[in-house]
Amino acid sequence: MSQPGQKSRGFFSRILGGGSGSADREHRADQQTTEAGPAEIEGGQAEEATDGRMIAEPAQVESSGTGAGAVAPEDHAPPEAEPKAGKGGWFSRLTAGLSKTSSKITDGITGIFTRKKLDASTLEDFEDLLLQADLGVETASRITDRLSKGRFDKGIAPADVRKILAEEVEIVLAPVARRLEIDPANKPHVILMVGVNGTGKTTTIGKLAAQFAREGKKVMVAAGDTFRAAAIDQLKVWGERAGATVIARDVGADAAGVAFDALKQAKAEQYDVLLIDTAGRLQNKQVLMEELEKVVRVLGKFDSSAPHECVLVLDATTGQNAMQQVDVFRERAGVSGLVMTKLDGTARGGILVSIAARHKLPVYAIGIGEGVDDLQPFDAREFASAIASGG
Ligand SMILES: Nc1nc2c(ncn2[C@@H]2O[C@H](COP(=O)(O)OP(=O)(O)OP(=O)(O)O)[C@@H](O)[C@H]2O)c(=O)[nH]1
Ligand SMILES: [Mg+2]
Repeated sequence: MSQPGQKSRGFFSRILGGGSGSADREHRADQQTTEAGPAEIEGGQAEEATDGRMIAEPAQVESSGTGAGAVAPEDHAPPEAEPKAGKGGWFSRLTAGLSKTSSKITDGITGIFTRKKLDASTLEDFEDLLLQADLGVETASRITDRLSKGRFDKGIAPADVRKILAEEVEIVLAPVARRLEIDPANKPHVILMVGVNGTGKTTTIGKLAAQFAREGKKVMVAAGDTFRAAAIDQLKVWGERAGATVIARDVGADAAGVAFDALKQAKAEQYDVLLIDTAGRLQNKQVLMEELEKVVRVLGKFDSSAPHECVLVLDATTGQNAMQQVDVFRERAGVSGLVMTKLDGTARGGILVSIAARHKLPVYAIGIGEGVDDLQPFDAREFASAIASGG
């Protein structure tokens, strides 16, 4: 099992601003886990409930609350495998993570442009290729327009096409690549994680908690997904492994109440960061979106500046549906930034470019795997080069 303190300081630390290891240890010494009641472990197949949440069919039952012995449901457990941080730098991991998208694009470019002159038909094929990778109509046509200028009826090397692609993608992404800043004036800086079922909210909280704790920050995570016992347990495993304090209540508890209690305690104990998990909810389910609004309202009542961030977690494999999720969550929960996960699982990673072009919301991080170090800060140039690199 990986230990947060043992890993090398990664790119994330540099992006988010480092802290000292000794401060980290001091903070962790203060931290305790708040025990919840007995937790029933669920696992197995998920099914969509009529109210828009996913229900896991109980597969294993038996566990009592938190601690090292707590068993996480298999499909959601933090992976035990060593994170790949040591194997090459983060850029090679990013390139590997994005290889499904990049190899599709670059293989396509090679096929379209090798030994061919640039004409209407090659441009059309190229535009189709970009659309298949979900780069979006606007960006795809801008790239093809630029490509065609002064080159019509001439040959163009695939490497030059890739270079133009990288430059144009970077132009779209640069304005949205932002740091997830923790304002030290906020004690705690409250980050609410929202999104539809299974996008990676809990996992992302676990990864962020580990990153923040490594930087010496005093971190609390709150299990605001009170819908499933397995969800509470999953957060406990991630939180404890990260060295964060975990606030959890019983299944069925009011999510806004959990968020409120956590904020109260985090304020009293001067935490640096409070990460609040929420239940996955489909964006078209009215009641659940109202419940989320309540969480936001209740936090704001206690501290008018909270939540300081409402981060929408998007699953890259859901393609165009992710675009619609941004529309709705923005309106209902005041989304302030995005994290896109599972870019390693799709050849349509260009969806991030489409969303950036349309919504212009900050993108704080991207997920390229299940391990604790597989969440990377979002860097426009690196992402663009990785996409155009061919994997
Ligand atoms: N390959 C890959 N898998 C990921 C990534 N991020 C999360 N996952 C996996 O996606 C699955 C769902 O992640 P969760 O964090 O449980 O998602 P969630 O949004 O909290 O889900 P609900 O609470 O059910 O709404 C887990 O198996 C994670 O390991 C990623 O970047 N890449
Ligand atoms: Mg979850």
